[in-house]
Amino acid sequence: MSKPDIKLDKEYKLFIGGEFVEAENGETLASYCPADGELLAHIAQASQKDVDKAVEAAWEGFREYKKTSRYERAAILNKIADVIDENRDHLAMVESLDNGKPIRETRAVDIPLASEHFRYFAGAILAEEGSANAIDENTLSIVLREPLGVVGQIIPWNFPFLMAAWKLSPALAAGDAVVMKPSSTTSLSLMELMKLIKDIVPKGVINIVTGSGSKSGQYLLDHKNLSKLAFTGSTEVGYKIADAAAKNLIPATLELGGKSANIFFDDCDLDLAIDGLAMGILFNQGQVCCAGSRVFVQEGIYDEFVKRAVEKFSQIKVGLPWEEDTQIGAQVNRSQTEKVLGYIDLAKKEGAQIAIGGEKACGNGTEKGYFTMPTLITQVKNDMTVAREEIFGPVAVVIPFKEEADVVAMANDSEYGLGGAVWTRNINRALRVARAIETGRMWVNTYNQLPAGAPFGGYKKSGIGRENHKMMLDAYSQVKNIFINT
Ligand code: TAP
Repeated sequence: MSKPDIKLDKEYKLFIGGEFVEAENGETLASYCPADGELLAHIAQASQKDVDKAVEAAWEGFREYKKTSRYERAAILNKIADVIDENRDHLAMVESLDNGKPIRETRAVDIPLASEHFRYFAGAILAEEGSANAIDENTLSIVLREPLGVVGQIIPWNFPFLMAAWKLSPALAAGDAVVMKPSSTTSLSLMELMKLIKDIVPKGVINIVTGSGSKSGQYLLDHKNLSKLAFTGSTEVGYKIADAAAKNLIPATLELGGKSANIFFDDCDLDLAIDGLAMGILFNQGQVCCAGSRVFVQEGIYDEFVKRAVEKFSQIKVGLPWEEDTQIGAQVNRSQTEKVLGYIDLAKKEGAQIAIGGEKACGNGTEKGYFTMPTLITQVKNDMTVAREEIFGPVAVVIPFKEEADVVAMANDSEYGLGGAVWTRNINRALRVARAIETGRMWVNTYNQLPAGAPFGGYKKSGIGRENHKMMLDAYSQVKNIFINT
């Protein structure tokens, strides 16, 4: 299939105070398709002044928006969800071209899950209940939640559209205004969404400042007049966010990296398990914060598991993102691909073996882009670099284990704690292991489902806070207690 000719702007402006505006100094950055290197569009590079303007516009927007009833806010969220659903195919293709994700994933996962999040938080805000207590015969204590004000939100490139939805939906539901900075690598789907919802969202409630992390991002996180920071991205940048929040004495929620354990016991259903291995590490080219990248396999099934995993990986179609049968698309850019291949080289140097993959993909039209073969690395020890650091590619390392206690200890021997799974037919073991692993999310006999309504976030260095759940409304609001002497 030839590359679809979809309608994109040549240049995307900033979105401030309900209008698309040029960056004050006219600076732009180019956005390329990682599957063939073609220029897709330019995005504006927000300056310090632009970020200041966006924060001001957000405060102005907030002053009106905080007066809206929760019914009005729920209606806005539901309208955004409707617009996303109506434009699903277009948004999915923009995301696939800009990020390299296969169209079957963007159409079935990224875009519909985004609208699901807006609908979920529309429902959640309507279901919120306040509380009042009689302290004594004459005194009532009323507990109210009020919005925080203006939130600075910074999101990554691996799920550009979905991460925007994860951040915008609770903030808007709670009554806050936002200034959001998407990744400069993948800003197009969000800018396309802003074109579609410009007249649905009250002026100033959503402001988008595109541009690089080191400039636009840094200006935003250092801004003195924000009420909160919300960040998804690497643990490295997470430290900077926490620092900036501490300096300005504001709260920060952080969704960071991971090195999740995918644990397979001898008694698991092997067919299901091999699918779960692939789902855990190949989804989104492995560029998933909770990817099942450390694969622990019990000794009794180890040889058979590796043999079947190699068979499975050899059948995966790596190809152009816009083709319907592509299962693995392009990595997001050259530096990410080089990083992944660098880790594979390091694994070899550290004494591990490449059971399959380990190189750039070629064939199926992938020559011009950044494609990596699905890769399985065996003979890995838990203290090797490839078992400790986040690779963020379609690369799983396999580590054998003997006993339940051994695998729990190895799985927990990590600075991260974001996702993970256990595969077994023994329900007691499944629950024991799920409870013993130090992580924010454990799947049992499945992997990588991320529906709205299920709290998601990290233990340890994987973050602070939980997204996707109504508890996020607390993180986007503050408590007012009114005491009445009746
Ligand atoms: P980062 O390099 O941390 O970038 C994330 C965002 O921060 C981007 O918008 C980036 O902008 C911006 N940024 C970079 N430096 C900044 C600075 N000094 N000040 C302010 N903003 C700055 O992460 P990434 O490479 O995009 O994403 C991959 C990482 O995110 C992985 O570690 C992954 O595990 C993690 N992640 C976690 C989750 C959850 S839910 N825990 C979900 C997705 C991804 P530019 O891109 O324009 O430089």
